[in-house]
Amino acid sequence: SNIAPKTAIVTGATSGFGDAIARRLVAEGWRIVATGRRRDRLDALVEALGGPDVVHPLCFDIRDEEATSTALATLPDAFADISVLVNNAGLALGTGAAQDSDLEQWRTMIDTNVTGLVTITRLLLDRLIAQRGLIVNLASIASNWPYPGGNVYGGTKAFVKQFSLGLRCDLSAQGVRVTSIEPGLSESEFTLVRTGGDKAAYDALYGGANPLQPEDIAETVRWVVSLPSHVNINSVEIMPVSQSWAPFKIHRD
Ligand code: NDP
Ligand code: 8X3
Repeated sequence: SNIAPKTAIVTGATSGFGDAIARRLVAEGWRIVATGRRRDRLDALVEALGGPDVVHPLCFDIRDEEATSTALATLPDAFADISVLVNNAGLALGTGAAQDSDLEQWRTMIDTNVTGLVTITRLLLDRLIAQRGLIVNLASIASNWPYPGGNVYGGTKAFVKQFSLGLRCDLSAQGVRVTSIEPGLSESEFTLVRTGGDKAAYDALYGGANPLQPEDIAETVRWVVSLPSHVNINSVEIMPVSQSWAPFKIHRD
């Protein structure tokens, strides 16, 4: 088409959802700024998706405010007018009860999923307002439903959802849209990261479950992004058909 491509930034594009979202948005004609810490993966993504005119890699740790703002300041003109921010970078660490958990792992989740997400959002807000843009935040079913061992991870994702809804209030007069996406069981590197590389735990969790795939989330993002500019999807909770609810548990003495 003769319409100039618009630019989206996808954090955590080196794996899982972010990789699939970047691929899907490029297929829809978007220019992508792809972020993550693993430079080799970013370089491979640039190569796979048509080169540096289509994908611009930014390699930085989202927990590091200085690194984040420095990286954003280096964006070339063609990628500078960002109209979609996909806040996807994030992680869970540990599956144990709070009383057995490691405080350092808790801090890493908060620094990444909460502080990192808030930081890049604030740094990009003026550009997003200038573009009457859209913010898509990766929350989780863990935003909405507690589960044993979810403790701080669930807390960070509840923050992401409520921050999304709060941003809606502040940005509606600016025409900026905000969406919270809340996926359930999904196959990616998430569980390997969470368990410190436990392939048996990965197989046990996903085996026979027909989980969501990163492409399912990418399709949801494509849909949200493609809607007319007067339509805001506030939140979307998505599970595989195999996943549903169990009764409340009751501890008895
Ligand atoms: P993956 O582990 O496959 O991908 C996580 C991505 O986040 C990677 O690209 C990683 O890049 C990036 N990331 C993590 N920490 C940092 C950091 N400090 N700085 C920069 N980038 C970072 O997991 P998913 O694709 O599954 O997860 C994506 C998002 O979706 C997360 O926010 C997760 O909480 C959420 N989610 C996942 C679900 C699931 O079941 N899989 C369900 C619901 C939500 P790199 O390591 O290169 O830095
Ligand atoms: C990832 C889904 O249920 O493992 O956010 O928390 S869950």
